Amino acid sequence: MNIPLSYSAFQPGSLKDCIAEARTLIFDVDGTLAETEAIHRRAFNAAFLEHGVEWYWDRCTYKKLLRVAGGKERLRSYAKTQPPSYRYTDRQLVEVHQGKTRHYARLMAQHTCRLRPGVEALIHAAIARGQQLAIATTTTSSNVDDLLSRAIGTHWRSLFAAVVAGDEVARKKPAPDVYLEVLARLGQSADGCLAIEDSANGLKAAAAAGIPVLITRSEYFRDDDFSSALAVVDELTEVG
Ligand code: XBP
Ligand code: MG
Repeated sequence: MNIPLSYSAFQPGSLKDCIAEARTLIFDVDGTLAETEAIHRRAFNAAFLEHGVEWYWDRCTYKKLLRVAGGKERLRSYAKTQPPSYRYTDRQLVEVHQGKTRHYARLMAQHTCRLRPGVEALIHAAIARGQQLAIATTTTSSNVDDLLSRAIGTHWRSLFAAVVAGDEVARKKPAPDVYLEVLARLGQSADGCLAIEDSANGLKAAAAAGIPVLITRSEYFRDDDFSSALAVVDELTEVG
């Protein structure tokens, strides 16, 4: 019988037990499996240049814009803040995002983006324990493959019982859609699952699906409010 993972406070050792006892570990991608947002930001700026869009997102601007999950949604949200002469039709923004995804693939091919510390060890330990693994991400399916086919290998998909990307569901994080779709595909309820996330949007999404969350602090979200998380670590090496 799987005990619902509902630790309010625990010792580090018990967090390891909590992770080991989960039937399924559900990983977020960007910021959790790997620090990819720097590459996303470069891909957005390359797409702006390619499409003649007179925008440039520096790190400070991008950190604020990351409050909005989803690249297309982020573009639309930013467009609303721009003066009319810098505004673009939704069709143009969709085309810019398609260009951005192509640039992301190009940049991923040029720069090896490694898994964060402790991720590979946790994945292998979970598989050795017979636990299921899944992915619930806001980014696109193609971006997940571009990252993991290099960071893990072309066999990466065989490690995960379910992979749900933002372009496969109606609403992106903080809505629970991707997590609910993972549970549906696994034929599982939330109890016995543990989500591993890096952002407040991800925490809200998993919590709304009834799934407890382990937070690993990432570059762009380290000062988010994680008070409702099961636990917060800087790196997964702390629980390996
Ligand atoms: C992080 C996101 C994504 C990426 C950009 O996803 O919010 O939108 O920033 O990717 P995760 P797209 O849930 O994995 O943390 O442009 O493909 O949306
Ligand atoms: Mg993330």
